[in-house]
Amino acid sequence: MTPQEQAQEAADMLARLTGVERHDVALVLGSGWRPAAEALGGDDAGQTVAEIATTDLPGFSAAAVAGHSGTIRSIRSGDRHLLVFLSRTHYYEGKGVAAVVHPVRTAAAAGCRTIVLTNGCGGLRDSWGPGTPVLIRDHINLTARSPIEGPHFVDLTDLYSARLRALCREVDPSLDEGVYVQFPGPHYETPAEIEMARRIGGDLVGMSTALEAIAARDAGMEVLGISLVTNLAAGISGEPLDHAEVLEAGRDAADRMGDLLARIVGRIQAGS
Ligand code: 8IG
Repeated sequence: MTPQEQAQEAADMLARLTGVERHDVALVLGSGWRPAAEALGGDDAGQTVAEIATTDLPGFSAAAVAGHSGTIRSIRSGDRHLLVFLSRTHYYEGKGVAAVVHPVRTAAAAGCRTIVLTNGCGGLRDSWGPGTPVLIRDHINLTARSPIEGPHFVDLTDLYSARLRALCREVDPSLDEGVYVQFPGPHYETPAEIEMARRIGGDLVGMSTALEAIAARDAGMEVLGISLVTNLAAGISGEPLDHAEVLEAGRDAADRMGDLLARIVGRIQAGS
């Protein structure tokens, strides 16, 4: 079975369990974004139609990290259906790249034409304090892996949709943009690696998103990436990095991120 066929099986099960034939917009919530999910299912933005465990679908594995729950929510927002992944599988879990991008392919097979990939990350600019959202303009994939196998050459020139970024800035003109560097993790970077990331053009460092974005483009989806800077990258502040602080920065930023996501999703739907 091809990865796409496996994703179709998961999408068929998703339709059965949620009672929703097709979904329109997928969102993957990274570290620090989970509290923001409530804003999407709240009264203004939409209502939760169904909530299932990732492990109810074929090809998904259990969540591995505290603060990453293995839940998928189907939310109705106006006449559109959102598919919200409240966790992701990370490359560093060692389950392979196919497992990392299976949710993305499942979303595509479920009908989603647009995907919003969010993450928590380290920031390389002093002006981005913890809790600053930044639009991903482009990425540098330092995993040395691809979700695609075989001679299938996918164009990534405009991977992170300029149209969707412009729409985000209509919602919040203060949003900055940056280049996201995906490291394999799970360790954070050394200060020397952060200096390298800066010199090759990086602004944000994390352990996700790039591989998923590639798979999303391969599946024909329009991609929006938003990072939440939860810490200054290693060596910038002189302080050590701590996962608990990452989660705390997310909680503190939750209201703003929830509001931002809900408004962006509203605009994506209106415009597509
Ligand atoms: I949250 O500083 C978060 N995720 N690689 N580096 C990397 N991943 C991260 C970081 C960080 N902060």
